[in-house]
Order: sequence, then structure tokens, then C-alpha cells
Amino acid sequence: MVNFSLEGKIALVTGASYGIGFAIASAFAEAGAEIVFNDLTPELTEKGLAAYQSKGIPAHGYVCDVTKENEVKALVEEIEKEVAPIDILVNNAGIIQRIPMHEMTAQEFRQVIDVDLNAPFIVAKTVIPSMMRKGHGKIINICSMMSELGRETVSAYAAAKGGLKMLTRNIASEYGAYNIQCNGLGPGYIATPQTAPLRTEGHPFNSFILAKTPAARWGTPEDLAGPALFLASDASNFVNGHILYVDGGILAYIGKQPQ
Ligand code: NAP
Ligand code: GCO
Repeated sequence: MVNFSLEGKIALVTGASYGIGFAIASAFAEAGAEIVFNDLTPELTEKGLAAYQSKGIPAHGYVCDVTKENEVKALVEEIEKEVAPIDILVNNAGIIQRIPMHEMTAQEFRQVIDVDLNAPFIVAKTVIPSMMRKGHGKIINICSMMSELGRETVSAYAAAKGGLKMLTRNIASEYGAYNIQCNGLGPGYIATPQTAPLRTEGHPFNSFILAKTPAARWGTPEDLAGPALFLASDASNFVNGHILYVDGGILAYIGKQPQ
């Protein structure tokens, strides 16, 4: 029988108090995993803990900024001591800045690269040694349409998510021999706080996205749960360095002709 169970597995999902990370962690819990997540502030972490609790999920929540190497090292040590070594890492925490490139400061650009590219490197390099010792591990990097496509105002985000795609392939190449699989999950346009500014009443981006998506709807965080579970489970043990796009068909489609 194909094994999608995560029974006995410890999963760390970064930035998972709500949104895509929360939906993925909830699905992992349903499949039997013990959930660990972090967020930036005690308030958000508490809110996340309450949200998991309301679903009957006994998650462990920590405060940690994933861009800070010392905080990530302390987080992973604490998880290993208080829970157990991590079997599954989902690099989910991310930010976006929508600013025309010629108006963006180098500091704003760096901040996006720091959270969306440097942090997945930091968290992955910190958990990989114990995965090597255990002889298995799953790393899932949350990529984006912007791992493949560009668009106005998202230069830093596209540079980071394009880089994350290649970091994914490199981790797969470097650690595949240790039975560590590293894959990317590339969401299309998903209704979360990150995309809230694009979904306001009458915003032209809303109809633009519907016309670009064969499924003709925004995705939901729950749309990502099944594909993430596949990549976290033994069912994908020979899938490595792959980016699984969950986009309602955007990357396959030229877009609907205007009427
Ligand atoms: P979201 O609603 O903005 O949630 C992102 C989470 O990451 C928040 O909890 C955020 O905390 C946390 N975070 C940000 N910086 C952090 C840091 N330095 N340390 C720890 N946590 C941090 O985003 P989402 O839409 O669920 O997106 C999750 C991931 O999917 C991101 O990587 C995003 O780029 C990617 N993605 C989203 C979409 C989409 O359409 N929504 C599509 C493709 C890819 P705060 O609340 O404190 O900021
Ligand atoms: C944007 C969006 C995107 C999405 C997502 C697409 O401004 O174009 O925010 O970047 O959030 O990453 O896959």
C-alpha cells in the first residue's frame, strides 16, 4: 500500500500561525505528525497555538525570526531537546514587497531576499545534520509562480523565489545520497493575508488572475495540503529536486482572451 502516513514524524513548519503554513501543518497533523511551528512574535505564536488547539492539534509553538542564524540554531536545539529531532522541514515563512524596482531601496530588496531565500538556507542547513544522522529527511521549500514568471513590482520576491528553486535543486543534489529529499511547492494565487491587497473590491488584479487561471478561482491554503503531504511522506521517496506547482493551471495557460 502507498504510504502517506506521517505517524511518528516531527514536522517543523516555519511561519505557520495562519495562512498556507497553518493549512499544511494541519494536514500533517491529520496524517499523524507532531507539529512544531514558529512565528515572529509571542502574540502571533499564541494566536497560532490557539488556532491549532481549536482544531484539536497539540502543536508546539516557538518565537523565532528565521533570518537570524543564532535564533534558528537555538530553536532547533530546543525542539530536539523538548520534542525530538526534525524529520520534515517546511520553509514556509515569507514576505513580499510590491514596489516598482526603480523606486525600491537596496535595503528593501535585501529584506525580501533575507526572509525568502537566506532564511530557508539557514533553517535547512541547521536541520540537515540531524537528518543525515537519522538517515532520512524531507525538506519542502515554498516557492511561487514567481519562481518561473516575472511581473511588475515584485523584483525582489521573484529573485528570491527563483533562487529558492535552485537552492531546492542544490539541496537535493548535495544530500540525496543521505536519503534526504528536498522539493519545492509552488502555489499559484492563494487567498491569504499576503495577497489581500490584490483582492480588494474592484481591484483589476482579481479579474486578471481569474482570467489567467484555468480553474477560474483563487486557490485556498487547503488546496496545498494534499500536494504538501505527498512531498512529506514516503510516497515521494524517489521524488527529489522537483518543484510541484499547485496553481490551478496558470503555468500551462496563455490566459483567457478579453471579450
Ligand atoms: P502570509 O499569510 O503572509 O504568512 C507568512 C507567515 O510567515 C506569517 O506568519 C509571517 O509572520 C511569517 N514570517 C514572515 N517573516 C518571518 C520571519 N522572519 N521569521 C518567522 N516568520 C516569519 O503568507 P502566505 O500567503 O501564507 O505565504 C506562505 C508562503 O507561501 C510564503 O513563503 C509565500 O511567499 C508563499 N506563497 C504565497 C502565495 C499566495 O498567493 N498567498 C503564493 C505563492 C507562494 P507575520 O505575520 O509576523 O509577518
Ligand atoms: C504578486 C503575488 C504573488 C503571489 C504568489 C504567486 O504580487 O504577484 O503576491 O507573488 O503571492 O507568490 O505564486
